[in-house]
Amino acid sequence: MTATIDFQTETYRDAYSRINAIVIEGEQEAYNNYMQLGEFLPEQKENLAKLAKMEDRHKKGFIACGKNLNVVPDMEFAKLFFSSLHGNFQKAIQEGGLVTCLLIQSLIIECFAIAAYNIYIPVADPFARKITEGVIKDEYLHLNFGEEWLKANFATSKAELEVANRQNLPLVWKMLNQVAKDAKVLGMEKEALVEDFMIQYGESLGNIGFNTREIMKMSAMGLIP
Ligand code: Y39
Ligand code: FE
Ligand code: FE
Ligand code: FE
Repeated sequence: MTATIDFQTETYRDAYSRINAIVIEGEQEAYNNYMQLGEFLPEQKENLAKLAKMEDRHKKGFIACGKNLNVVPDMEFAKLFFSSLHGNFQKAIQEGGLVTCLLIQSLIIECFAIAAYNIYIPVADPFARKITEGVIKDEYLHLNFGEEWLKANFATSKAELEVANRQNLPLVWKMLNQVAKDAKVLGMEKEALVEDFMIQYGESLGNIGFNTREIMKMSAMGLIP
């Protein structure tokens, strides 16, 4: 039994103008990030360009979702929303921190996207639901790309992963708090988002090679302020 949501109220469309913008901006930044990662990993360049292309498709899909509801996305808000994570990614690119870049984009951001899209699908309008169902399949592929690379290079990446996790995961919890109210208007509960993120992220860290104790410590980093 799902409560009916009126997708045309001013309140819904106002909240949507921010959440929709975040997703559009996130997809754009994900495109840029995968293209930049391609410069680091020449042997994966073609594959990464394919992932980037998917992100570009996702962005177009979500732009259509906003248009469908007559919403103008608040892109200024969205840019600000991603600025700290974006800054950390660019800094890592500059310093040659490939492992940090992969943790930020392919693990943290992808898990954040998967959690958000999973929780959004059951409460989305029919148009956006179809789009989001198509998108989320790709996000699992993106997460898998990061997992595979980091798993194959676990021994040499482990220390950098722990540092990068400590620097970046707290930002995600802050970001989640910033949009919790808007997400709730769309029918998405913060607790559900946190839970789904923790499950995805913990599973990924396990796939890469971290043990249960390490996973617990890493995934709760910054959760309680
Ligand atoms: O890899 C991707 O496609 C990820 C960039 C997209 C990010 C989506 C960010 C979703 C956060 C939404 C928060 C809603 C509560
Ligand atoms: Fe995407
Ligand atoms: Fe993605
Ligand atoms: Fe999985």
